[in-house]
Amino acid sequence: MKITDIQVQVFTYKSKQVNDSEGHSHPGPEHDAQQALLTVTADDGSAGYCFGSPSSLRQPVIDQFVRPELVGRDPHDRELIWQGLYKRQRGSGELLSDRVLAPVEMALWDLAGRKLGLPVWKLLGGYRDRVPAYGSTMCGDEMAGGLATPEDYGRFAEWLVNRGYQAIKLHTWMPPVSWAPDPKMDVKACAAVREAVGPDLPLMLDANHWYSREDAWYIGRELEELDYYWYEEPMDEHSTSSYVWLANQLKMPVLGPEMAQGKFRTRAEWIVRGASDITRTGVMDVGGIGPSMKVAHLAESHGLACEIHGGGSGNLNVLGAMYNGRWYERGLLHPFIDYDETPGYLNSIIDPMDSQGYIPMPTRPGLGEDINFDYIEEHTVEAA
Ligand code: LLH
Ligand code: MG
Repeated sequence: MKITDIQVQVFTYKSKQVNDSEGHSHPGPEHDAQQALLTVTADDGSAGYCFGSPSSLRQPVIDQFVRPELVGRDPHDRELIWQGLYKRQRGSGELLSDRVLAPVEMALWDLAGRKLGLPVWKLLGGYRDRVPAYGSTMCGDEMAGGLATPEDYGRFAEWLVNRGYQAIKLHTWMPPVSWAPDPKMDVKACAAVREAVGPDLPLMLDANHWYSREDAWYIGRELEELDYYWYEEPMDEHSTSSYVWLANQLKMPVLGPEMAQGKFRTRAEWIVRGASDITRTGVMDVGGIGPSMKVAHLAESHGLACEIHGGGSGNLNVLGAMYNGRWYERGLLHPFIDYDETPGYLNSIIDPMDSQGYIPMPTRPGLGEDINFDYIEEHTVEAA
């Protein structure tokens, strides 16, 4: 069996989310947004699919760096293909980013699952058939009744608990919010949420990612008083020493790295140096499902938990096949956004949540996406 083709299809769909100047998503007016579908096909007619960002999944990038590595190869040789793509990254002038590598690798998993009639988490070696979700808020904003004040966070937390979430993570205010960042405001929002949900619900904070050591330490001490469960990315993650320092100051668990480049190798360095207490991976951060499993197993070998960054089919399948991650990150959530609404290009969402706060593992073969191929055909546009 051999790969014959790899194509990107860019299409429009209706979205009520916009990104600010630093890339944080917020509610906005309904507009046409773009999404890309990557398709890998093989000579026996089988195909695998993965969604990605049109700004990363550009056909010229696919043709120059991905096609030569894939076409003619057995699609089941994922490790061989991944290592080949990884080596091509260095000379690609950052065009072959991890955000290209990941969807390509996930499309190969999808192809294998669809061909064998099994969900990817079963192919990886199933561990669980459902996972609890934490509600992960959008970053704070300046919208009346949105996430503009500590009281807004408190009210929204009550709503999230009523919806069934078993844990909540706040993303607080970050630039370009006019007055952000403000460590004291972050602490106030965290206190308002603790007050709203009571003493027992696990709570986490993902703060402004560029605090100084002093500000990060101050917030961490306050979070310990509020009995928060983990503290995520309050400083630039490329300064491993800063995280070693912070983890040594605090009793509470520090989690990371999330955004630091370097895939599983960076996670290994953080573990060896004691830069965090809970490690982190996500399919889009480390180049796919295979490398995420490497991080999970690396952490497990050191007796550490590994929590997964972000939702979506790839991360859900990873959670279905690993032992040492507790939560699915469901979001990002906001009082003005209906997260359960199905976008036009799907027939159903990948992560429906029951009233107890659990997400079932996908049962469809492959990644489990319920793709509306007719919608995508009808809304296909020329890539920009
Ligand atoms: O900065 C943001 O918009 C969020 O932190 C975002 O990256 C989110 O994906 C995250 O960090 N989740 O854990
Ligand atoms: Mg985060």
